[in-house]
Amino acid sequence: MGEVKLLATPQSSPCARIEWALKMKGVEYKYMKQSLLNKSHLLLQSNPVYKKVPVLLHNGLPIAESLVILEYIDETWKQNPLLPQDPYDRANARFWARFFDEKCAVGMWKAGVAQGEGKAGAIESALESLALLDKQIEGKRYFGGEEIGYMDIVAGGIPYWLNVLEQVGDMELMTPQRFPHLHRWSLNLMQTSPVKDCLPPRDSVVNYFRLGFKKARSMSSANNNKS
Ligand SMILES: N[C@@H](CCC(=O)N[C@@H](CS)C(=O)NCC(=O)O)C(=O)O
Repeated sequence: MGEVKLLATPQSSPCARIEWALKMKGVEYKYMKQSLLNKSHLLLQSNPVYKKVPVLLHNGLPIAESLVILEYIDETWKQNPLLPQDPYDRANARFWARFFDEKCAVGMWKAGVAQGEGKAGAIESALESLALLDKQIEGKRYFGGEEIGYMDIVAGGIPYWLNVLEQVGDMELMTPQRFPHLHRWSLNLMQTSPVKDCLPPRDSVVNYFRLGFKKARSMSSANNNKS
């Protein structure tokens, strides 16, 4: 198995993905909690390009970016496969994982941060992406079928983090009427190990988003003042 270390922040949903995957595989690891306000030398050295968590260190070798780390974990520890076995299904899972990060997660974040006249449009755009995701889970218990897998881990921030994002961002995106399939999946996932056993305290996520929103809003008003 070798030495496995995870550089992570408990309030980050990309970091939670890696914890869930390691737990599903039964891989023991050392959690090395990182401050994002005062980044450690180890984090900067391990992920010099993006300087972000999560980073997995396997026998001292760093792997960054949560989707890349998930694939590395799946290829290194073969038990309890995360990605589907069929190449077409694997390609599809990768497609939707990228869609989730590039459209859904970015859209939900922007909708939360937006204020004033831009807010309605940002919410609309996030809802469009979530509607596409809702269709993907129709008639299935999990994205991969009967068992929790790669795409459930990737989208696993929805049940917990989205609810906090809605509170802090003063909006409501996820309702059973709008997204019946995603809503049912969210309830299932929150009852499923390792997700249900490995979630940060809600208050800490509220504070994390408040700080993130403050930073994003001040950056956007600084950019507006420049132009
Ligand atoms: N695409 C990256 C995103 C990781 C990410 O956004 N990490 C955030 C915490 S949730 C971070 O480290 N932020 C620090 C910064 O932006 O300086 C992944 O999936 O790993």
